[in-house]
Amino acid sequence: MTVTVAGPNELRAALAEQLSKMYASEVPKYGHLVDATNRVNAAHGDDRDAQRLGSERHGAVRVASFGELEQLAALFGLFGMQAVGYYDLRTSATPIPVVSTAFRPIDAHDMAASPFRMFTSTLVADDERFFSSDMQAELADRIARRSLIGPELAELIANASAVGAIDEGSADRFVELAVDVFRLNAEPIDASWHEKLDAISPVASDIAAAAGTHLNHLTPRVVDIGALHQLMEDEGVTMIDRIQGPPSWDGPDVLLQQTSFRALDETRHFVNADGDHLERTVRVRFGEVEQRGIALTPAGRSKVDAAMDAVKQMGPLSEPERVAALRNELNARLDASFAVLVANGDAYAEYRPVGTAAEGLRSVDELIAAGNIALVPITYEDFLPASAAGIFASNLAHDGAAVDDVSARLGDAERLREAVGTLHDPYALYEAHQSASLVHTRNALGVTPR
Ligand code: OOG
Ligand code: NI
Repeated sequence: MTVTVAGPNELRAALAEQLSKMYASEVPKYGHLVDATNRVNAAHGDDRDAQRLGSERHGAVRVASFGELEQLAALFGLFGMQAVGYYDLRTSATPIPVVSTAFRPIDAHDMAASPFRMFTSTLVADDERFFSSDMQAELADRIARRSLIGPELAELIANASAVGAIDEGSADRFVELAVDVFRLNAEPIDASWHEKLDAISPVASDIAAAAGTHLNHLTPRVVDIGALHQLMEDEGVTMIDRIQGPPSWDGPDVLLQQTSFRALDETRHFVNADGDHLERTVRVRFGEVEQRGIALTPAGRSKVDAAMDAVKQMGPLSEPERVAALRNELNARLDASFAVLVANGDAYAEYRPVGTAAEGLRSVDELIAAGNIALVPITYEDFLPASAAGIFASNLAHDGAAVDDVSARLGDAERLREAVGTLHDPYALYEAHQSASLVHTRNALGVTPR
């Protein structure tokens, strides 16, 4: 008997679509954001990534332990999503007790087939800078009692992991059960436990007071984030006051810009020590939107980081002043031409062959000059720690307790790596994309390197 298998790209596309439907019903304003995004994108129909934009999303979820992260890694693996990058959000201006990674396709063709990723944060429940030893013990005990993956999904994952794929007959059910993992849990929340955690960190209470995880946000990609921000404000939605990340400057957009509408009040069911059921509002879920630019090398990235740092050193600035200062700093540090950025080793490019190379042309520079190699930008597919921290912080109902030591704990990177199996370095992925395209281009042009 042959079993037809459902490919990871199709499964991931189905997951993204179903999650989007679910989230629109849970958070109606998300529907408004997607609609406004589509209107802005339609006005830029000829954008180079236009075909990707309609379905492109990233989601964000938060889990309570490295064990739960391991469960999600197994689940996402079957959707063709692997862990890329490590972000320690405890080192930010408003320290958040989590470390994060993003599950995403690591191959450009797969990303193009279904551009969906999940920013996934893990509570570091034994970080003594946030949690007293009593709290650590209670967290460990409560977290050990929950499981994100029910028996039916666990069996599907186990079977599929053994053969390396989901059989087509189980695919619909598999996606349905995967979506349920991220559905808001209806179980009443222990009110006093929630209060205790909330006093330390509203992110900790969101994660560890509930019986399971839930989608925190789902983010569409827009071509003009400034226009989107304005459109949403014009339509009566309060946005956070800042667009995170490097703004547009004289050169091509770099890395990632993000903004969001503020977290909304949502009713949740609680139960107190006497067993009384109560309704309370929480404010944790928001709508985010992003604009993606080109991927930069470590050298290019450090220039952008230096520009951002320089502006931070300038002290308090109004928002327009801050953006103008950032533009100046970027213009001063980076060349505005994409080709020069690539030649300088600041940006990655995909090389593509054009026509037939004339006799004698050998070097890449000669072939580019002769028009036999075209340089196509590689999109930045990852996240930025400062923006992620800014997005977390600007949507908290309050900051939580003050924490003074905010240095990274290096052992936690190792624990995250163990939980996800393989943790990919984003730069290595862009580098591999670039060099494979160069090899392909040389072969296609029939040129051997000189
Ligand atoms: C994640 C916040 C960071 C991003 O896109 O950088 C983030 C969260 O709130 O769980 O979503
Ligand atoms: Ni996000």
